[in-house]
Amino acid sequence: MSKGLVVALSGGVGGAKLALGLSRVLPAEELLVVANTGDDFEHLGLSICPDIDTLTYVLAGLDNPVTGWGRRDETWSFMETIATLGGEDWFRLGDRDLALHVERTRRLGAGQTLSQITADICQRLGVRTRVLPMSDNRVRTRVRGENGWIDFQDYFVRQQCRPVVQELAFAGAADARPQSEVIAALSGGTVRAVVICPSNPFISIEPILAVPGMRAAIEDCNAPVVAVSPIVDGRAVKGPTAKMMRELGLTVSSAAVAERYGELLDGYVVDAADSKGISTRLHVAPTLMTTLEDREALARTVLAFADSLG
Ligand code: FO1
Repeated sequence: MSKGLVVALSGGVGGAKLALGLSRVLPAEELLVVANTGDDFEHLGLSICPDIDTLTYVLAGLDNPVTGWGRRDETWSFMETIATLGGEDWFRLGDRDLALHVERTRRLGAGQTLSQITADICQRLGVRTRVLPMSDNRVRTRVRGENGWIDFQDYFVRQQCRPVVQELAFAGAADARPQSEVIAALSGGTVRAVVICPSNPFISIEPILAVPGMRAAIEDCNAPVVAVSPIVDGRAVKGPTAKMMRELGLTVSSAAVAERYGELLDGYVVDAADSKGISTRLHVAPTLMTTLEDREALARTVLAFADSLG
């Protein structure tokens, strides 16, 4: 018998590891992954959705194990050629990956929603887990650095996270509608747990929570909300989380991340070295996911912990 639906909120690389673990320990119909789309942008005339694509490739077993984003067994003829022509080559689109952006852009132009396109691409790539964008409306993360506001990928990739972050904003969020199937799932009375994956809280999870109605639907779904800390032993596993926390005046700790999520959390999974100063109900477990077994083990741990809270 089904134990109910697990709704996982995820960004790209870090979150996708736990999403993969969850997909391997749950029947496909018992998992719904809500992807951040604040990192999305238009580049070279194409609609790029990095977190949706990372999730899709990871769940399809097509991800690039070296970069964490893009496809495995990639070739780079397009990038090499565009560089030769003096075009923009700061954001690296591999030849295989490029086909997805071209096709998504075509379908968006033809009037399909991002949700429809994502569902179809997932199906074609053999992903049985449901992956949905947080919204079909445009939301764009913006970063205020020392020289003013810039687009997220400009900050993250072009400037390699060098600007000192003073403020973040999610342009369009206030007018966005939450993805309707996500809201229907959350309000359907069958949610077993909401899992906040170990993604960057500021740029991966907060954009999802910034979509009007999303936070309330999670709070009202009557299921335990459990986050996995993206901090292991006082350090961010990957990406600019630690740098960003320092620049925003926070200490780099799992406790500070828990405080950021505040009342939303019913439970929090942290590594042994990070459990100090946290008032949320804790479960201490190894959270570093190196192998596939680590991903599955953490997924099982998170679910068992959530069930114990429910
Ligand atoms: N990240 C980089 O650091 N450099 C890149 O050139 C790059 C290209 C890229 C292409 C497609 C895609 O789906 C993701 C890509 N990413 C790249 C990753 C991405 O920008 C970030 O990891 C996320 O936006 C942060 O979650």
